[in-house]
Amino acid sequence: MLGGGVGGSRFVSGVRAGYPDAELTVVVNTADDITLHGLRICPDLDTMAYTLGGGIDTDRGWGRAAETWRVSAELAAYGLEPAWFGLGDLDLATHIARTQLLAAGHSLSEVTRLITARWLGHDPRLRLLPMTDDVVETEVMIFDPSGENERRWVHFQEYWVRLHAEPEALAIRRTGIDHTRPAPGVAKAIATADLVLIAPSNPVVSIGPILEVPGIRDSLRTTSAPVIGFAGILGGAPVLGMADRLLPAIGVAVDAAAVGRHYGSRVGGGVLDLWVMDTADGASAAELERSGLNVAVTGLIMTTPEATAEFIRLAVKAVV
Ligand code: FO1
Repeated sequence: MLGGGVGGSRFVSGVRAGYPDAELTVVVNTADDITLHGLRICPDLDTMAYTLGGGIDTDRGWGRAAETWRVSAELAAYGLEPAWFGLGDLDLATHIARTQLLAAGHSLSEVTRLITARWLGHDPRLRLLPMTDDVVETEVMIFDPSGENERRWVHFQEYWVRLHAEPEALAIRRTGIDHTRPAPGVAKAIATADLVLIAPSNPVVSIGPILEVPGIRDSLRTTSAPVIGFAGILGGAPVLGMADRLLPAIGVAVDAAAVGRHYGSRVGGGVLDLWVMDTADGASAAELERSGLNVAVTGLIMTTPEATAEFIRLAVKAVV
């Protein structure tokens, strides 16, 4: 399974509910990662781990439950920037642990294995893999609202959290992506999978980077496993997050069929064997099918893990 943060971790809970005995590898986006206060922060890996391990704050969808904010208040008292990224006390321990282990020479994959062991309960059937061990960060080009309307690149997290995705996103870049390689185990997991699921995560900043790591798209195109993608856009709007603010920057309409075309059918040079859209977008299914992309239409709202499991099972039946 390929996925990102909040939407991706909800989807994983559904996969676990639907296939409790399956061996599950989750390839997680790392282009959201950022270094703040000298600490390496991996939001999507942490959100996945906390969700699977029961430590997530379910209201926010990120960070820890029962969190406190004393350290970040102290950092703000020292006037240390940035103060706009919420670093909870419990969450900080994860960032300190990761930074310490990286500094000791462990790869991000190793660090992820060590940190997630606590959250995944040493379950050998469940693995979180970063998409790459190499550093890559998504940046968004905006008109500088405070400057002389100059264009400037901001880190995705600044665009998302400090600017609330308000400024128009003019372009997206994933700094360093061309020099990245899939993390150990990623290519093999895709090649030997019985099934590959692409979560309804943000197509631009969560799934996009994973598909851009050199080699991953090829693995998806050559695996014998069916590759099924799920739309996170319903009726012209994202179910979660603000993908609508980013899709225009890559020239893709805020529309489930457009995202399906963007990922592409395997026969057409893309990665999908099946594209699953919500009934709200059923009208565009026939046209997509004519373009060579197999489509399934069903209810895609991830209200509970069981509901998510239901639509995943339905989609799997359509390809096997
Ligand atoms: N999202 C916010 O909207 N505000 C925050 O202050 C914030 C802090 C934060 C800290 C750790 C972490 O793992 C995630 C955090 N997020 C926050 C969410 C994060 O921006 C998104 O989860 C992903 O990067 C996009 O999916």
